[in-house]
Amino acid sequence: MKKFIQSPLYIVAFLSVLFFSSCSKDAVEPDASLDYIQLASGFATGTSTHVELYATDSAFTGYNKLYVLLKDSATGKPVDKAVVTLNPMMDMTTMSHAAPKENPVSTTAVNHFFPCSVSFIMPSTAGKWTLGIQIQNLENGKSGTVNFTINVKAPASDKIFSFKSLSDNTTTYFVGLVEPSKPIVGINDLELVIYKKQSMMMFPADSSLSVIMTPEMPTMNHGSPNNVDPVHTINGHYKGKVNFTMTGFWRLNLKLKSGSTVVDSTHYIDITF
Ligand SMILES: [Cu+2]
Repeated sequence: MKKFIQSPLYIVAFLSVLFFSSCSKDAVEPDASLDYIQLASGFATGTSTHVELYATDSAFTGYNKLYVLLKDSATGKPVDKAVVTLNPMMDMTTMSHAAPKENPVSTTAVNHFFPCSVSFIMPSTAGKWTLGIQIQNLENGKSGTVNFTINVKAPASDKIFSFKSLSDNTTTYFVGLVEPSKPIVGINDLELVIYKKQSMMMFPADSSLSVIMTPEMPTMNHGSPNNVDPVHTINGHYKGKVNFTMTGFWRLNLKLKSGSTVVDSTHYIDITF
């Protein structure tokens, strides 16, 4: 053990861990009030670019806000101009499918980060998730892809659900919770995201539904006043307000309508805080 600690290789390894961790900490500040963890990192083949994937939590079934950090492999400096394209894929042995995702809206990084999202629709216990990240580095003109294996956990209560529309009994939609991610007592921003399953590989954002949201505390038999039903804003995101009058176990009952037709009224999202 003593020999190992004194070995020059060990010291080099230790110093480089210090160097790289301090480097990435400096760059990790899309929101300084949050702690970011690195989910994966690796080189995108042929791009001379190191790709680092961050989130505020380990990957889970639901809407995951992700942050891609690119670094020039020679200088270690952040690459702030790039086209970043996500390709989430689940291998379930007998078949594969993708997942709803949002590529970064801009080719310019925000504080060195490219914000994006993936809505994992199943946990890794059902198969193997790979997140392909294709990079077009606009600073050196090189393009390539890195593939990350992502371990997706099922949260204690579902943060995403799917339903088949009652109006045609075939169209499948996914509804995911975006906010509140840090619930408080009082009025919270409520944000849902809705995707339509067009095929196993295509999950476009859906703006066509309306949502009626009724919060309740199932174990205490009461709801709350002054809630605002989420309405579509942009790219399948629906925004409203939810009022939590106390801490504890809350259930957001959701009724989804297409025009005046109820297409689902059996699902809810639970939030305990
Ligand atoms: Cu699957």
